[in-house]
Amino acid sequence: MRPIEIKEIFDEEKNEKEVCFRGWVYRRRIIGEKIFLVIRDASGIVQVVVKDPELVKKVQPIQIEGSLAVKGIVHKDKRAPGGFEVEAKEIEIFDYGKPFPLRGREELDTIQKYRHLWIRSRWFSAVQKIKHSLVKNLREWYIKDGWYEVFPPILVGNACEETTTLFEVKYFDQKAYLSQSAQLYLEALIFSLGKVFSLTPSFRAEKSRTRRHLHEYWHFEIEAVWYTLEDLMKVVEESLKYAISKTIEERREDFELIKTKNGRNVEELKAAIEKPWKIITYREAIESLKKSGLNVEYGSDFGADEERTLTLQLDTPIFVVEYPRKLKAFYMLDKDENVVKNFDLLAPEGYGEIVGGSEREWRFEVLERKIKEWNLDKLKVKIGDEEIPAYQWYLDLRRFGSVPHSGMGLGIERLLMWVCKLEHIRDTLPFPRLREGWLYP
Ligand code: NSS
Repeated sequence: MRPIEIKEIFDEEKNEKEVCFRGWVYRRRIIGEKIFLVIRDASGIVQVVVKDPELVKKVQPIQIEGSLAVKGIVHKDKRAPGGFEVEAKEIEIFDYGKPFPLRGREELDTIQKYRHLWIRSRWFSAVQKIKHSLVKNLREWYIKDGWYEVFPPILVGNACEETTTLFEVKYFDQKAYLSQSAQLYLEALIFSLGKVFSLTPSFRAEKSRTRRHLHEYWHFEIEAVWYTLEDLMKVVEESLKYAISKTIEERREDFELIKTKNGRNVEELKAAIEKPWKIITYREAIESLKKSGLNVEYGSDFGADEERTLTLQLDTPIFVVEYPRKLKAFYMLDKDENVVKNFDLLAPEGYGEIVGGSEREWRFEVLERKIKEWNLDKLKVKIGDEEIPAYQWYLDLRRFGSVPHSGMGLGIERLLMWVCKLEHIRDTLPFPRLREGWLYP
């Protein structure tokens, strides 16, 4: 008999029919002479009742997370989760298992030590399924809109963001870094492909230990020729609204599941999908923060506190545009002598930055000057016996047929954190890279 997935059992057509499925023991209870097992697989859970005395004896020693195959008859039963129960006729046990070290309400260090087992939890699986859909739907939007997916390197020779957050690695007898962003490479690809996107891991050796910083995260980045900041913000808003609303449709059950543990109620995301997203300037943001009593001045960078204050009362994301050039990277296009043509997209309810984007400095002379200003011209690489400036290739993009262009980077885990209303970014990933001990497993 062909084994089915557990979710397939919950179908009127299966009532009083024989089914076969496989899975792991999620819960077990002995009531009188019977054993009730709740079995889980990747698709869901089902209650199994074991009545036959021989089978009861066989099943009795199985532990939580023991693995087995069940053949039995489906009965409608209001008391069972999902309204159906399976009465076992045959059971094959693959592994009885050992007493499972996790019970459901562990301390953080236990979860860390047993992360590889903890990730089997239904709550975590639901979050991962939502992440799967979000990424799939984002990709889908860009592919439908004519963007090419490209595959930039992870081992790189240049910094894209602050040099202080670079992870250095040995590359034979050279120094290399783990990529902070694919941006510079995407910029090289637009001359032939026009509109490109990539999804890669990005690495940041940030000193700050917060609820929203990972040392390794998944970075969705886009870059397009001729795009203005306005074009870029339009694409960001449209693609995110599409990805979120389609994910809500596809993952209703998973949202229901996380809702029971203080997770997202999807009704709360409605405004984010339906209303237009506002644009405010950095200067306006500073004024509003001052009114809220924060000690900030024009020129201060926004950290978690500032972004939290700006977004706590909102129900949609907002674009904050025109940051002082001193706060932002060398590659951003100057709007005037003070500010750049950039945006940060801040998620509501205190979540803060999820996307950063800008028009790029595309004029050769200006970019060359900025690279000097940022002290990046001193960096050299060796090709054979020749030593050349590390950013020469990037400047070449402006030397040979430069064009105006724009791009952005979206932190998938930041997006997921807001969409699922998570308290900490670590639970957006099965094996998060954080400080102290979070390299295991
Ligand atoms: O540093 S960013 O603001 N911008 C860039 O890296 C650009 N080079 C991207 C581009 O234009 N192609 O990072 C972009 C996003 C940011 O908005 C966050 O959502 C996310 O990447 N990000 C992070 N997520 C998790 N953990 C950490 N440490 C982190 N740093 C940035």
